[in-house]
Amino acid sequence: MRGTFITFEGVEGAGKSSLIAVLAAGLRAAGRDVCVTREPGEGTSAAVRDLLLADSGMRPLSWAFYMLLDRHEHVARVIAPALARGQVVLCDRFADSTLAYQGGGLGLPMAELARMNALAIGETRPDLTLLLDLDPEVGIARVRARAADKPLDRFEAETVAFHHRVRAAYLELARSEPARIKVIDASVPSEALAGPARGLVDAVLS
Ligand code: Z5A
Repeated sequence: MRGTFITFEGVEGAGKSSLIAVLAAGLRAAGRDVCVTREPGEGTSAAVRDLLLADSGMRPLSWAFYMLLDRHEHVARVIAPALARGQVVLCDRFADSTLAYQGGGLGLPMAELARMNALAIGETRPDLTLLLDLDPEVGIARVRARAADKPLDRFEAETVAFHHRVRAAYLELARSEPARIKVIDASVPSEALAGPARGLVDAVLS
């Protein structure tokens, strides 16, 4: 039986990684076989992730091609095999990130990006996407508080307006696909986030 594919989206610092860790532990404790993965990088290598996140002066379309290359390999090498084994796949960012960041944030045409995504992922589409919705200024402050001494990466260095466009694009995606994308208020404490998120996950697993 095919497993279940769940993706997590949101602006930087929304709490995706923290939530995935809690959900993975809870699901494993309940006897589920869980695969935790993330984008970018898992499809290719840490070096590609570093390249993508560095402020390398790459053009937005080049970024999109790299993200899609990584995603295509990620699906083929990690996600599809895990689903074929019947695992619950929890993936930190996926196709919607390209629409929100390269489309909403950087202004590349959404329809073209959606077609490129469709080519890259084929039939491996998420069963559920949890969109952790947060004011980007709050998210950036969280991330800076975590690593105040680290240099900003390519996306952290973007303007506040860029991050607001990303959030708006995500919310628009959620409006267009309400059956798949569930919006969760990520401004609440982590403990308050986990319960509603687990409820949505259990609903798709049942
Ligand atoms: N990107 C793209 O442009 N196009 C694409 O197609 C793809 C990606 C796939 C990946 O960066 C970047 O790539 C991303 C988009 C771009 N850049 N941005 N922005 P990344 O993986 O380094 O960044 P991220 O995905 O945004 O991860 P993150 O910054 O670690 O955020 P997070 O996973 O959502 O949050 P977290 O690590 O769970 O929590 C962040 C901090 O907040 C941490 O100190 C927590 O303890 C704290 N936290 C978490 N939850 C809470 C709550 N509820 N309250 C208070 N504090 C909290």
